[in-house]
Amino acid sequence: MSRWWKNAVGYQIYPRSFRDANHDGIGDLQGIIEKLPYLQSLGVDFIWLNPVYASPNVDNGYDISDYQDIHPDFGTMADFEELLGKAHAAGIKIIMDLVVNHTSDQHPWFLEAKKGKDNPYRDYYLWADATENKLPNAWQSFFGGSTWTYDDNSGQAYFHVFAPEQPDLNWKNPQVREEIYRMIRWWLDLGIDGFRLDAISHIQKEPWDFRITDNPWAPFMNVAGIEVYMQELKEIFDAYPIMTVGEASGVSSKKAVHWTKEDGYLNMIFELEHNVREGQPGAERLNLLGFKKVLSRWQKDLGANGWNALYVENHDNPRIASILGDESPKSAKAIATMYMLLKGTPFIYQGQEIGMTNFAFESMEQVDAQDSHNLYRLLLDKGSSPEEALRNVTHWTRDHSRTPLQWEGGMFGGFSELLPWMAVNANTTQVNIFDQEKDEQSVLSHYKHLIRLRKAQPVYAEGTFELILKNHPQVFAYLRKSDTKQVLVLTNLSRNPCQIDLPTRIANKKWQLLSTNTTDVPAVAKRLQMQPYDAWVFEEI
Ligand code: ISL
Ligand code: CA
Repeated sequence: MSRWWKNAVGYQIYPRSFRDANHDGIGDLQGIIEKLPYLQSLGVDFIWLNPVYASPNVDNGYDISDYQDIHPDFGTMADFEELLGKAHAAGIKIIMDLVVNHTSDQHPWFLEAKKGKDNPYRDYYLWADATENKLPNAWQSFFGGSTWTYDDNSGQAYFHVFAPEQPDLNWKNPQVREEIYRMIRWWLDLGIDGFRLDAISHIQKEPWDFRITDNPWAPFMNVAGIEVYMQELKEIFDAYPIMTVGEASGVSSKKAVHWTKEDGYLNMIFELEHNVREGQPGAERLNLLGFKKVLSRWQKDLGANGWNALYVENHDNPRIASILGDESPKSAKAIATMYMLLKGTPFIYQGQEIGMTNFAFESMEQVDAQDSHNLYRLLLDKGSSPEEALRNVTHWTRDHSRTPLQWEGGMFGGFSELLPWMAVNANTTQVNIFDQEKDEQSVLSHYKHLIRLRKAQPVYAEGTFELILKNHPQVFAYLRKSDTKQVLVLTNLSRNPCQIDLPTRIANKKWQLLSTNTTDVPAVAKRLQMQPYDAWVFEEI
């Protein structure tokens, strides 16, 4: 089967914040249709859409109440089919979010299950005896608070790794799997091009030992036995020419080969380890050495047999230009250079391609994310002042990435004509697509250039990866090598100048410049000076 995604570049769309075509303040499917030419000009091959299904929106669509319907905020099934057709006509594939670790508590299955212990849907979810004051155990959910919510009606509690409104499905129940598999085939038969599998490493919970408390997440983190379910999923996926990418926290880089090799469960997975922070709470940045160690370990461990999904931003994290860059276009370009040429399939998160920055939150009212609100309450309970709690929570909230995409300058950034569902960043005049499209030196132009570069030479998809200057605290540098080509990537990802000493075997070769974000680039030599956020790519001649 064709492995088209190896040479592809993806673009992640957070539909609520991408483009509001009908001006009700919420992004929608028609907005995506309208902007397909933009995505085409950027040069991406596929879009990953965050959930657009029917949902009460407790977790912005990650709480699904009907897997086979579109949320009215986004449009209708007809809009979706129009999008699919027009995207395909534009040469862009569409992959959908598949959220099957849990449903919404408003999903008909859960509404039935709640009716009582003998309801036929009861066993679709995970229940345990409890009282109002004594939950089955002390496991903590990812969003804060217990993993258990007490149900008065039955004297039992149900389990959820995320919010109480997101009850976990019981994958052990063959009927649950049947229903999910039927739904998956329904979407694939419609002609979509793949799935991003949400929180997939949490679906297996057996042996479900309530006494495990030392590592509180171990009982639902890539637990042995998950292979059975992953294999069943794989067999469905294999019948279609699609791509699959799993969000698989808890799957180590060593184990990830097994997941992503040629006949593995999925084509690739997102690691969730690279956000190594440093600094004081409320003022952290990425620790470059930590970040580099994680990324390069994944490059090395997945090696020739596994496959990486590359990303530095998504809808759950702050903007990379703010936490690793210094918010300058130059720094955004340097970060792009560093990760777009690694081995794997790069994903660009909307707004990243223009260097969008974090939002300066001034009150909790501007914050939407549930986990941030939970953390805020927790900090207040622990004695933080409201100001301190606000700073600590908003510093790294996922909401930074969810402000509307900045299409042009002005109050609503060309996203909508009506007040958007989430505040627009104040810097639309400095950072927007309209201006950057006309500027050859813009971050956007640099992304276009890197995408073209990547696609022009098989070395980026196929070549080996070798980290150099491994312990340099400011520089991320590596070699990509195939039988016929060798590429050297040098990036100073820090706010300070530095000096590097290249190994003689590299310095002695003849190199020519392929890409830069500065005007004066020295010839490759044993010792080089780098200014803050200099990023150079050379090829051997
Ligand atoms: O495992 C985790 C904690 O170590 C989490 O990272 C978890 O895998 C991740 O947060 C899941 O995120 C995804 O599912 C959530 C949703 O809120 C996120 O937006 C989504 O990316 C629940 O569906
Ligand atoms: Ca709208």
